[in-house]
Amino acid sequence: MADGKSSPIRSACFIVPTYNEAENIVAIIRQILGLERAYLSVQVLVVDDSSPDGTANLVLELEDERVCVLSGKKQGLGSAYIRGFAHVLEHMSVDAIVQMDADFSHAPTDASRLLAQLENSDVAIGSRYVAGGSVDPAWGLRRRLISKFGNMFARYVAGIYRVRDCTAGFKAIRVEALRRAFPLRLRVQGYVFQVASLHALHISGASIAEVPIYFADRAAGETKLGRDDVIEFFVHVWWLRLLSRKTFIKFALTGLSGVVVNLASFQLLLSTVTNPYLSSAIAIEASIIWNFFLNNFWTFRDRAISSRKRVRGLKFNAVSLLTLALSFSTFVLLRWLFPEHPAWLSQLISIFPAALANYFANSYWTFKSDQV
Ligand SMILES: Nc1nc2c(ncn2[C@@H]2O[C@H](COP(=O)(O)OP(=O)(O)O)[C@@H](O)[C@H]2O)c(=O)[nH]1
Ligand SMILES: [Mg+2]
Repeated sequence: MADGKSSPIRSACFIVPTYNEAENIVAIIRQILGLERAYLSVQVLVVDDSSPDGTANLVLELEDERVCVLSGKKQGLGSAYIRGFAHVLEHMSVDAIVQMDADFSHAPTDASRLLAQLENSDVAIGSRYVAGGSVDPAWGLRRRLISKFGNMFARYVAGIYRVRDCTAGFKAIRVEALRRAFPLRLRVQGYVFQVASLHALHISGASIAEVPIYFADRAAGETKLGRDDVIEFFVHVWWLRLLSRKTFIKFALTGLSGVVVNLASFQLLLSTVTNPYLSSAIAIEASIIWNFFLNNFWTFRDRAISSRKRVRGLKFNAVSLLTLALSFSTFVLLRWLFPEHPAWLSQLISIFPAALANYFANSYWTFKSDQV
């Protein structure tokens, strides 16, 4: 968890996307509901894309109040998950969600281990590629290579280096972490959703852990992974790369503009207020406020507002106070040491140690992440 707090998971909604899973859906729902315990309530949300084989009807025939179906037209796995997430965030009150396939590749009993892991992290990935994890021996060399390559490509191009299984479809996520990462401006249709949503959780500061699982070959039916999914995958992962860079460039530009605001207001104040110390303090404060608003409404505007964000706001303010104190004392020290130098030079130099402290305090405390 981003701030080290951990509240127990007492309720979970399993989101199961389906397209033509009539042979599996009832059995998988029964096994999921079998995970219910006195301390854990379980619900199932099936997101079906109007499967021609009548998957949705089979779910409705169960007539179980813990199970519901979201029906839509066929748009792909990613669109289905985005609909499912939105439904949970808007209409349900649960502590966690579990993403799971309907075809028994993901064993429902493993979900308990993923949920248990949420006591210590925001996201738990059912991972095939950490020690103890594996895939069905029936997988041929070609399938193994494709999976490994796709995964490596996602890890290194999208920049989620520490996660071994970036394309995993079996995950438990704390709802508060999901809320912080969404509403994402995710424009994905297909399987790349797994990488895109992980990337969004990662950049929103969620802590991510991997739990080893055995990934079985599907029990019945056939894979829905299509050519469009593969093309979208390779294009979108590059887009994710650009997105991270875009945020970084915006962050740097914000910092630079803060320097300009600082110096411009300092010069302006110096000519009106004349007291260089008062001018320095006000100019530093003006640039802190400027940076805060630009970062909020421009650099990180894609990030959702949550109560955790308010805690971050407080931390951000505390860090800003430290920045103000450091910058101002540097200014005072420089004026004392070098009174013959122009005041604006002292003001400019005073920005640097403060900016450094600000960067470290913000990245290791305010926006601390367990990831890369
Ligand atoms: N709603 C929905 N579910 C899908 C779609 N494509 C795949 N799924 C479901 O996503 C899960 C994983 O799909 P699968 O074909 O098993 O992928 P594979 O394991 O990578 O071969 C299964 O439960 C599928 O029924 C889709 O377009 N819409
Ligand atoms: Mg499958």
